[in-house]
Amino acid sequence: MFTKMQLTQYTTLYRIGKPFKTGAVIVDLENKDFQQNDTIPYFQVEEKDNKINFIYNMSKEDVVYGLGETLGALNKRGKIYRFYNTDDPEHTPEKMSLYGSHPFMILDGKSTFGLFIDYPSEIIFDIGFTDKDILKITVPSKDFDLYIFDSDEKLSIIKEYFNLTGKPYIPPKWAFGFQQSRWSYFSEEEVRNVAKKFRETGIPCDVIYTDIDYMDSYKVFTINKEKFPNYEGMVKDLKEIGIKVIPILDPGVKIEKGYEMYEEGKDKGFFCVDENGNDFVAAVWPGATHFPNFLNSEVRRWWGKKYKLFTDMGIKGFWNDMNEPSIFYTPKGLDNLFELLKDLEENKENAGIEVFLARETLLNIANNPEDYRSFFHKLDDGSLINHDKVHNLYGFNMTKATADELKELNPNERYLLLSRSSYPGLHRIASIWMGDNKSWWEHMLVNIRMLQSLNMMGFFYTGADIGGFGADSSAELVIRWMELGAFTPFYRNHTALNTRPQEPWQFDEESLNIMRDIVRLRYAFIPYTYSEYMNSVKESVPFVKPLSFVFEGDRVKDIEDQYMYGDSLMVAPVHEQNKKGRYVHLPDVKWLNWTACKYGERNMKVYEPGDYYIQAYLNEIPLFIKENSLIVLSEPMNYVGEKDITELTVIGLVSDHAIYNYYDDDGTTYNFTKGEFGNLKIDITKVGKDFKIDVKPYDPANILKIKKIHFEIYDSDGSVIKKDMTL
Ligand code: MIG
Repeated sequence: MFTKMQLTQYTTLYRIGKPFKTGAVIVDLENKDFQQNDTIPYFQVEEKDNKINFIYNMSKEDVVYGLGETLGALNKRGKIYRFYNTDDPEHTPEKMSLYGSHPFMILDGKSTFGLFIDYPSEIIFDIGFTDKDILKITVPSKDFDLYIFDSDEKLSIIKEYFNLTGKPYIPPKWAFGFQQSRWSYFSEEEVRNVAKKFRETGIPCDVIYTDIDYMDSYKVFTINKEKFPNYEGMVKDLKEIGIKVIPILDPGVKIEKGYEMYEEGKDKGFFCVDENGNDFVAAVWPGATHFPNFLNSEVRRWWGKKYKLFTDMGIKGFWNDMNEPSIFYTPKGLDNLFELLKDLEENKENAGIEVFLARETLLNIANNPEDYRSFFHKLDDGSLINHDKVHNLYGFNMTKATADELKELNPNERYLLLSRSSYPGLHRIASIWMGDNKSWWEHMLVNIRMLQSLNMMGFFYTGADIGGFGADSSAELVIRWMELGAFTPFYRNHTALNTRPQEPWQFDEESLNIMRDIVRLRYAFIPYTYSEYMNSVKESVPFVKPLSFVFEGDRVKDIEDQYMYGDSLMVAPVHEQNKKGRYVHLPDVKWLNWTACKYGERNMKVYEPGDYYIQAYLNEIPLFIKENSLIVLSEPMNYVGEKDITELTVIGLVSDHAIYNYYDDDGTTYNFTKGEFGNLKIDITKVGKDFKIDVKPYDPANILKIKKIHFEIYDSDGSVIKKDMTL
C-alpha cells in the first residue's frame, strides 16, 4: 500500500497515493525513487471505510509527547486529539481541536520513535482513550506522507524533525520584551495613554497591539479615521519612547461596493468559490465576507503587498487572526436557523425539544463542517480543490503571504509575526500564540504544558494571553501569570472585549509594584533568554524542554509543571490560587534556588536532588539554576535596546566546572548568518575554595559593548564568591 524512501539514517518516508504538497517539508522529494514496501515499522496498518488506521500497542511505561497546540496533559496518553483547525474560545478539557494542527509525536518507553503525518485535513490521534493501551491514528485519506523517526533519543528525533521541516523562526530581539494588548483599545488616544502609562509607572514595555476596532467597519487594510485620526503619527510617536505598534489582520474581506480589497479580489478572481463558481460568502466581523484564496501564489502576492499600508508607517510586526478560517455563519446556515425558529414560533404554546434544537443549531452555526466542505480553492496549476481537503493550510498560507512580502520588502530585517492558525512549516516563518484561553487558574497549567509541546514542534517563540483572554481576572491571577509569562518567549498580556481591564496598573498599588518588579526581572533576563534562544535555534534543540528531556528516570516523566528555560534555568511557576509556595522536584543534580522577586535581590539557596516545598509569596517566582551551569543578567531597561548592555552579571552554582556561551547580535537583521555576532565563552573552574574565571570574546563585528562582568559564583555549601572582571 505504501512506498518508502529512506531520507537519513533515522528518518524514513512512507507514502501512499499522491499527497498534496503542503509546504511543511523543506527536503526535496521530487523525482526521488521510492521503493516497494510492505510494512510500516511499529504499527499495524488497517484499511477500513476509506480510512487508514495505524495501531500500536502501548506498554505501561510508554509516554507520548508532542502534538503541539493541544489540551490535556504533557504526556498525551488518555485523550483523543482531532487535527482540524478550529476557532474554539472554550478551551475546556474535553475539547479535541484548537487553532493549529501539529501531527508530530514521540513515543518514548519500551520502544522509542517519532512520527509525523503530513496531511492537511482531519487526522485523529486516539492515544489510549478508547482503549487505554492502544494508540490509534486515523487518517481518512489515501493520499498522504508518513514519516517515522527511528531513534532512541527524543532530542535527536526532534533534530530530525527540524531537518525535515526547517529551523524555528527568529523574531527581532525586541519581541522578547513585554507586550500589552486588549480587545480593544478603541482610539488613538487610548493607545497613546496606555503607552504613556507604562513609561509613567516605570513598567518596561516594547509593544502595544491594536485589535480589530482600529479598522473601519472591520475592513481589513483600512483604518477608522474617526477613532484613529493619525495612526501613522501614533506609530511614530510611540516609537520615540521605544514602543512598537502591531495591528491585527483578519482574512475575511467585507463585501462592499467600492472597497478596494473587495473590488480587486472580485475582479481578479482571488476569492474562494462555491460549487457554482461564485465567490463564497461567509460572515465574520464585518458581516458577509469573501475569503481570499491563499493557496494560490498570485493571491498571496496580492495580499502581501497590502501590508505596505503599515510597513510604510514603519510597522514591523503583524498579528494574523481568524485564519482557521473562522466562520460565524454562512447564509445557508442562517436560513436553517430561521426555519427552525419559524417552527418554534408556530408551536410556541407547546415548545419543548424545539427550543433545545434551536439553541443547538444556533451554537453550531459557527465553524460548521458542512460550510468547510462547500468552498473551493483554485491552485497554481488551475485545478480546483475542495477546502475541506486542505483545511489546515489556510492560516499557514495567509501567514506565508505576509512573511514572503515582508522578506521581499526588507530582506535583511526581522519581523514579529503571529498567526493564530498553523500547520508544520509555519514555525519557519512566524509563530503562534495559544489563542482564546480564559482567566482561569487551570489555564495557567494548560499554558505551561502547551509551551513545552509547542517547543517540540519548533514553535519556540510562543506564549499564552497573560491573565487570560475570556472572563474577568483577579489581581492575584494576573500577578501569578505575569510571573509565568516572564519565563515564556512571547510575553503578552491580552484580554477580551468587556472583560475586566488587566493592565498592570488596573488593580491596587501593591499589585502594580509587584508587576513592575516582575517585568523588570524579565528584562534583566533578556541577555540570557536571547542567548539561549539563538543557541537553541542553531543547535536544533527546543528552547523550552520538559525535565524528562534532560534527566532520566520515571520520576521526572511525571513532572509537567516545571520546565527547562534554556539550558541552565528551571522554572517552577506557582499556578494555583492562594498558594504561598509549591512542591518542586529537583532531579539528579544540585540546584541553586532563587525565589526571585526583584532583579537586585538575591536569596539564593543550594538544594540537593529531591522533592521540596518551596515557599513563594505572591511577589515571588521559584527559579532554579542547574549545577555547573550559568545564567547571565543585565540591568533592566524600559525597552529592549534602550541602552547598550555594558555590564553583565553571571550567576551559577559551580561545584566543578561550568561553561556559558553568551551570544548577542544586532537583534534586528540577519547579519548574524554572515558571522556578525558576538560571543563570550565564559569558563569557570573550581579551584579549592576559589574559582578560576576565563572569558574568551569573539566579536569581529563589534557587537558587544560589555565592559564589566560581575560574577556571583556559589559553592555547594551555599557560600558565594563575588568577583568583577573588566573587559
Ligand atoms: O473571536 O479580534 O484570538 O486574541 O482579541 C474574536 C478579537 C476575534 C480572536 C483572537 C483574540 C482577539 C479577538 N479575536
